[in-house]
Amino acid sequence: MNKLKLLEKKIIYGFTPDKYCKNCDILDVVEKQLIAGVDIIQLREKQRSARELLRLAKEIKKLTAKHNKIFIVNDDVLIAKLSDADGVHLGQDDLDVSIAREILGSEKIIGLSTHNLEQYRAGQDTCADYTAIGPIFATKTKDNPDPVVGLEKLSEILNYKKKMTIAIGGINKNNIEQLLKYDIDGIAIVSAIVAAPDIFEAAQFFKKILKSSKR
Ligand code: TZP
Ligand code: MG
Repeated sequence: MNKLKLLEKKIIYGFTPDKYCKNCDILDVVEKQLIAGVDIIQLREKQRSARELLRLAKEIKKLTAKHNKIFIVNDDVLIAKLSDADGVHLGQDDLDVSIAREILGSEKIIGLSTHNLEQYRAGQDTCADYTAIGPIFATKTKDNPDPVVGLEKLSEILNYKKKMTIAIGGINKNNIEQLLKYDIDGIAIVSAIVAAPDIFEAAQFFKKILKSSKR
């Protein structure tokens, strides 16, 4: 059984700071989120070399293990394998989830990004452990983002849900309450946490809202 199954009902999924890191200490940004109660950290650093990514991945793995939290590597199955991460998150153009499963084995977590109804439906019948759906709202974090899904479409998409589903994209303090009315299992947030003036306070804010969410 992988670690995802042990999590509370609605989870909060955080990230490394990527382009929001202006001379910051990445491990400090990660640890603040872990202390605030973020359940999963994804290593998502689009500009770094494989060598740097592996070094960072090994450090983040130690930190997440210390806090008993989950560590996921974005895009790269090899870095996930070599750092003994808890899993990998794959996009529509990355290696197929079945190949990642062959490489990582049954105990590791595999996540799949989906951006519309068609991709989401197809994702439900793969061996991924969870699917992400988004961008739900407009985002400045991703280069060339797919069209915004929006809440109306999200509601239709969730009719096809078979797996744990994480909402992503443009989630912030102003729209979180509205989003939590839908049948999602968690929220993934980059900029509203890592670019906030106080990272710990921002992560804690979202964690508290999730805990008090009725749905
Ligand atoms: N996939 C869909 S939207 C997105 C990713 C990685 C970026 C989310 O970042 P933010 O800052 O929470 O909008
Ligand atoms: Mg990707």
